Amino acid sequence: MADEEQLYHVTPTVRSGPMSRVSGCEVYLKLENLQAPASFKIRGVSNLCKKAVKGRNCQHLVCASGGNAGMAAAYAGMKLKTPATIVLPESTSAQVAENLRQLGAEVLVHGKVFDHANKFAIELASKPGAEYIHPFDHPDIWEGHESLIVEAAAQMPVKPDVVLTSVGGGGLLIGIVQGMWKVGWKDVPIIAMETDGANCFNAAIKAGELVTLPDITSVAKCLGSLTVSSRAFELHQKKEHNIQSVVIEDKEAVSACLRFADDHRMLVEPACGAALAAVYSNIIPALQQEGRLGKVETVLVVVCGGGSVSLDMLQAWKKQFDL
Ligand code: PLV
Repeated sequence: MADEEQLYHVTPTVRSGPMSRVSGCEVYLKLENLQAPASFKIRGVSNLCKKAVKGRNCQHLVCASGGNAGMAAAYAGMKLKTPATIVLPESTSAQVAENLRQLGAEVLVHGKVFDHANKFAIELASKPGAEYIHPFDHPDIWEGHESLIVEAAAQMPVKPDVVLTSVGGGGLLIGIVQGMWKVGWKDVPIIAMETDGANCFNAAIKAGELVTLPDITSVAKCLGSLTVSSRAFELHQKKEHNIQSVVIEDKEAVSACLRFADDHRMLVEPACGAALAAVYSNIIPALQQEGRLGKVETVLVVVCGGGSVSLDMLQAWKKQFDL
């Protein structure tokens, strides 16, 4: 791939003074919130969109999304000069819909949660010339996400002892694992964070099989897939990688967003706050006490980002959760 065709930025990996102080570890942040469409999603989504447009002559990109994959697909469509239709569930904010239109995408709203929007998008994409862009469950998405770990490995002074990420449908997690295998981090555990009410990965682990949640009740709507990708579940179930699944309350995810804003002067949405809460809510020592995690000196946090946030939204959540 020629460099001028790359649709995502190489993002910085920076040491966080405040989070290092909170945790007593050296904490590094992979700042995916700095991507043009506000999150890591552009890495995987642009990989899939480029293969569709350049390799399969796709003339219409159709994506269902909680918001951020849609932002990435709309951005990729604009760059690749290919029309994009983004199907959002009713839970996605009007501001995100407006941002998508600004990128030239057609926006349709269908169903209460992502999974309903997704079914509708699959139907739309069956038209000739169209291609369906899944937000998380496709090998080209996972391959694209690998690059964030390949970059971090080159940017960090040492190998981390643990990687922290959030899990929605599991595409980010799968990409991180694949990237870690590429850079020689196969032995580094991952803490996979979800919020209660958007916990399809943890629910599957507990049940020992894939489960479909009845509803998404968390404020972290972008973690809101009812069922996790079977490949993400398999990575855990077959012990292909050491993945520790943790569920936190919405209040902790929102609190982490607020503290992160104060500490780093950047806004991220609760889907990302879930990963940050692994530091701010002291999940690392809790897992060590349970014997689920060894010695940790260096931590890599994937700051996945997200465009569904504003000062007003953070203020409202702050009030709602009495923070
Ligand atoms: N969001 C997807 C799925 O939503 C979307 O359509 O945008 N952090 C942020 C900010 C995200 O937007 C997402 C996914 C994740 C984390 C989790 O990534 P995943 O789905 O690959 O595990 C329903």
